[in-house]
Amino acid sequence: MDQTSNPFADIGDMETFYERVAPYNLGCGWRSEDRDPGGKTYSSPYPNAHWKYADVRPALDAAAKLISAEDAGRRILMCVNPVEGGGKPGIGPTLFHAYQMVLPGETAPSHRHPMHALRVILDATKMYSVVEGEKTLMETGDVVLTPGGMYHSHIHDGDDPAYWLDGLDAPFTRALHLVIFEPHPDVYEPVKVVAEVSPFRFSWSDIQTMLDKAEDDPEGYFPRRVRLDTATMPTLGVYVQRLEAGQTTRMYRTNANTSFAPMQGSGVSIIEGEEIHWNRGDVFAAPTWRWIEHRADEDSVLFTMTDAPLLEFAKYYKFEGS
Ligand code: GTQ
Ligand code: FE2
Repeated sequence: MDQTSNPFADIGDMETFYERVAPYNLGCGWRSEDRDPGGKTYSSPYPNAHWKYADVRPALDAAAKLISAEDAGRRILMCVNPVEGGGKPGIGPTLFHAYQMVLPGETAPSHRHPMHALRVILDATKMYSVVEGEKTLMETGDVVLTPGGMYHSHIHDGDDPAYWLDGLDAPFTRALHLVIFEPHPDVYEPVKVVAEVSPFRFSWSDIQTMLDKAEDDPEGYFPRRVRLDTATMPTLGVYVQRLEAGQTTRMYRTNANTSFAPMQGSGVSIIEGEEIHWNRGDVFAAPTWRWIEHRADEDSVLFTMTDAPLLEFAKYYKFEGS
């Protein structure tokens, strides 16, 4: 390059350098505004947020009076973490929760998306999930999977409104700019089989059987915790854990993002010193690297969703015990 065509020749000061380098889409590693800050330890900007079923359920009932049956598939209230600067739906950078309500007789049009999704059924009878043409029951206490890329819809044959908690990896998909939403070409997907047993359904009674056999963790971090097989949804780690009234778990922290949703009982969790008093149907978030401990006030079952498998895949995962 000859001197006359070199725009960086004869620069006498930094300001001129920044002006000249700007058109080349280059960032300067020595300038703090160009760098990712990166502290000495993990920290998340997300607060330890908590959503209470007692607040959300009447809000859904009010929404049902305003939102028609055609929109029933979208009658959701999304958990938006009150992160500074304005949150997008999501409890953190990877995990999303929403509460959904369906009235008797309503059906949700079939659709698919890359996001992996699951439902924790809070109150429903004779509710059905249809995944890739397979119809399965979805009742109170069940955990039902709708893996990414599979068409899914639901049918409500019961007599009372149905309520559940959705869990998705949507903020992660959004970060990758891969969110798409494809309606089924036939609107309602035809039911091909009615499955009594499905890899996509963990019934409440299956969950109890698994918990009855669950090991007591001698280290005390995860006593009687069972991982549900969600191999079809590899971004999400899904667990259920049984805690007896009065039982306290040993404090730990992990750089994974975690959500907890009590399926039974009540208690308090201490997330980085903050007490979260929870009841059945609530959901609360423990972002990256916060100390976590639980104390059950009644016999309880805690549902947990975590992005730890994603971190393990990337070899980012860290755990520290107290
Ligand atoms: O379970 O597939 O809360 O597609 C929002 C959009 C859940 C789901 C939501 C969805 C789903
Ligand atoms: Fe969906």
